[in-house]
Amino acid sequence: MTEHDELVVEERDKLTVGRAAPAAEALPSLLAALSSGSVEVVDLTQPLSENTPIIQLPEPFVNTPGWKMHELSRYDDRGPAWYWNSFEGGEHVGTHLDAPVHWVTGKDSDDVSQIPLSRLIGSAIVIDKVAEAQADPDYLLTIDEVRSFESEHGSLPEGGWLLYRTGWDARAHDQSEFLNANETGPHTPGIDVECARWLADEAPIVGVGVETVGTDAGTAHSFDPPFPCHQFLLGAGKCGLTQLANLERLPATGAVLIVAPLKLVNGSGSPCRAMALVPHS
Ligand code: 23J
Ligand code: MN
Repeated sequence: MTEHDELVVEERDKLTVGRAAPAAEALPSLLAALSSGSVEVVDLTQPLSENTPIIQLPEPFVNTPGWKMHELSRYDDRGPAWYWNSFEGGEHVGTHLDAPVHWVTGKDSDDVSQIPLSRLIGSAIVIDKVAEAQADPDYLLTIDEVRSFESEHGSLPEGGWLLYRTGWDARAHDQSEFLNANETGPHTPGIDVECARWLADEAPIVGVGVETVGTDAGTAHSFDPPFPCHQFLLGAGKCGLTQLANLERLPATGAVLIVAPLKLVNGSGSPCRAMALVPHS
């Protein structure tokens, strides 16, 4: 082989192992793909308003206030040429990010302003359990099911996100449909205790995103331990992402997730904009 051939082979190997394009080309190619539509931006965020459903914790726990807007002026004598509002609401309202410090197991870890941005942009895989969650609102994802996803689609992404699709986003317009509570409490799909522990401690992901009001199942108050997703994932310094929309528009693998929470100093979480870059061939 000549020196030239060797270089050609080296270049080919770089491409086949999917090494990043030279830095100077990466952003122009992304912009070109966005403008041609070969990469689409999908909004994963639910609208945030006074109608946004909020979690209901049982007695004796304090609940979060919902979202509220207060008009300051609207082209009137309070401000003749401008419209603006103030707002109030809990950190954990609507599509939002749970920072590790949200749970006691993560109390010495990052608040929402400290989460490295590198964790808030990354590869996303989507595990689809819509049929299962429709058949059983208390449906729980297991390690075996994540393993079987991996044998079909490849390993969970290092530094990336597991997005868990259940079809629950279709209920997000209505608090009572979304929480699905009866006399025994809320019934919404989630992740079982062993799987939550495994995703936190064994899997290479940095976060888990769901369509429901929280990362934990509706019945997780009575799991051992209670709220295992919060307990284990946040305890491992990982993040949660809730009340996602439009996951059906994402492929099982190949999307890039971007999450943009407010940089709330000492915040335990924040309403956020979540979006995905999705390639179309
Ligand atoms: C506080 C207590 C329990 C839960 C939650 C908050 C959430 O789901 C949340 O939004 O982090 S389960
Ligand atoms: Mn939360």
